[in-house]
Amino acid sequence: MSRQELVTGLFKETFQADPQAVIHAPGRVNLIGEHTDYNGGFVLPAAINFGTDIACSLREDREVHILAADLEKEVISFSLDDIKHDEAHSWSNYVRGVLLSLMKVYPNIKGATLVVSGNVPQGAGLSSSASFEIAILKAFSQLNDLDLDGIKAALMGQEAENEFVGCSCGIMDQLISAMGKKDQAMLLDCESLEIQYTNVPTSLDLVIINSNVKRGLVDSEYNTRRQQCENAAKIMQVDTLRGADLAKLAEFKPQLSELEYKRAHHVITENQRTLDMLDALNAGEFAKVSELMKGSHASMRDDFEITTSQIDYLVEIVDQVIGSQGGVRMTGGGFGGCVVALVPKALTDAVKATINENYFNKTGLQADIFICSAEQGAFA
Ligand code: GAF
Repeated sequence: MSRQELVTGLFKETFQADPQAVIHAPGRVNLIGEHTDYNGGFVLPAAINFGTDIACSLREDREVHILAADLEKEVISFSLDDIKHDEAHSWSNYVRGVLLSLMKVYPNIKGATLVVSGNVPQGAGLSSSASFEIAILKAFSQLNDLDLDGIKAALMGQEAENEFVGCSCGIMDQLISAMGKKDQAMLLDCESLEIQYTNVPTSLDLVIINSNVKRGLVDSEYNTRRQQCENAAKIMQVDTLRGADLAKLAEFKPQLSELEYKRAHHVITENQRTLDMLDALNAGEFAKVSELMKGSHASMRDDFEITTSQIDYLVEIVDQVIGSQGGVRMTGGGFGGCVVALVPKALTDAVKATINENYFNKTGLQADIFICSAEQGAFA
């Protein structure tokens, strides 16, 4: 049974009616450009074939009735006129937060009845929450016949996370969930929000490996990194680190703390690697792709300090198999989560074998390996 059939069936069972619409929004994998989005920099993610599905119908009143089928049996209800935090059902704060943002632009929307289910591995750095936010926005937009576009929806999702949920994330995850394209990765300029698409090479498999390292202290470490970047930008007298280059960094080195210097060094070099990656993919230069992804991983490990020993090991053993024919690096916010690899199709079985033979023995953890595809965003 497909997930769309699953949410449709549950909707009928729970609300004794057919849903008016079934909505899908994807999760994402980031090929390169990590912790650059909130610094006004560049990112290169792709939407993936894991996501959130919602069966839904419009209501005539201002009530929201929602069942999160993967999490509980109870339908949660609230009014659009009285949106408050719900600590007991913290997942529902994503819904409440995006609806508050949506109503700043469309105050008179009607409520809805919804059943939600998703298959993005939670806490794995593949944007399960952004795909949930974008799916909710798409559902309310479609049911209320709003003229909401993907960029506005992404900004609303980010605002909800920043102001209602309490995570100071950037714009990447929501924007790729909204605007991803089938078989393509998306270069996003996070300052201007300009987009360029590039094909994911057909000769390479897009492989995601979940390290299953439990991500601890993610939000606090994430917010600390963001603060360190903002401090560095302030000291260098630029609005964001996008406005700094290596020459400026060298000039201000004496005024920066060691950590501020390292964080800024990561962001400045990662922006360049991300632009170079777009060129390398467009030109089919896989040795360059390999070098850039390797450089990105080392920078996240040494300068930004967001990898773990298990993730470093995974990257090392995959790299030994694919060499300069593809690339591998940690993806997402860090402190656990997933590794992304672009693997020549002929080597995918060897990559799987090396992980299965070595990773558990070394770390005591079982990795999950997904051969993924790049997919269409909810508003694209
Ligand atoms: C998380 C955030 F939500 C993104 O905005 C981005 O900063 C990413 O970490 C790191 O690149 O997914």
